[in-house]
Amino acid sequence: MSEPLTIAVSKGRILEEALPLLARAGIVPREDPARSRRLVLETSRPDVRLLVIRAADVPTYVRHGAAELGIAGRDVLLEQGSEGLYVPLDLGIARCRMMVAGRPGAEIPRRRLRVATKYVNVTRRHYAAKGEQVEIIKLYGSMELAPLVGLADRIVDLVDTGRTLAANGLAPLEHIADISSRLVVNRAAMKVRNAAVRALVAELERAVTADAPAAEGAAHG
Ligand code: PRT
Ligand code: MG
Repeated sequence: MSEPLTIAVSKGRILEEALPLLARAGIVPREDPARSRRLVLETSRPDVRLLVIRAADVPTYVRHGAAELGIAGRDVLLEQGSEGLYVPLDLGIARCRMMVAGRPGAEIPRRRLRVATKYVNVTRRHYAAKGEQVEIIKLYGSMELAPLVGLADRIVDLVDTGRTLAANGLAPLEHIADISSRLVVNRAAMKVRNAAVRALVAELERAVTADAPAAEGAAHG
């Protein structure tokens, strides 16, 4: 048999929501990924294995062909760009919104607005489109802290329930993008291993839409 196809996926909420989807395509890790220390996981399908890596590293592994496929948040793709990647499928998992947030009622400073974020490229484009000059402060996490300690006037971060913002005295101010996880595919693998890759993409697509009838029924009901 030929080499297995490798799917790169991040631990945490994406993997949690991806597992049921993968299971519907007959892909079940041989060990519990939440507990295992292994970073390469064999699955119930000999033709598929999983790589468990950091969310922001998924496009890198796939772009370089270290994994033929990957599951990446749209936030990561917007920030890094999708060069070298096909993005054939919205998996509809790990949904949230990318938003500008700040302290409600805070005075607008007379200097340039300072915006803390790990999404510096998205943030630059967002304010450029509004014709607003801002100073962007790159952080790697816990953006919600920045306005509390005077590091920044605004943050750009992901919001799901809004509880994290509220717990830190912040409110959502502007919507930037709706986020969900996307299937990404190495462009070269799409050519060289076309049949195998296309078959797997089709199976995952069916796994996504297998979820749809219930949602559709709810929408009509
Ligand atoms: O953990 P690590 O440092 O390795 O990387 P990471 O924090 O980027 O990974 P992880 O697993 O936390 O998130 C990976 C991906 O999940 C993101 O790239 C998104 O595509 C997706 N996702 C979906 C989210 C959220 N929803 C989300 N709510 N990622 C993060 N959050 C955080 C948000 O940053 C904020 O701190 O949850 C908090 C807000 O949640 P609420 O419910 O309080 O609003
Ligand atoms: Mg995290």
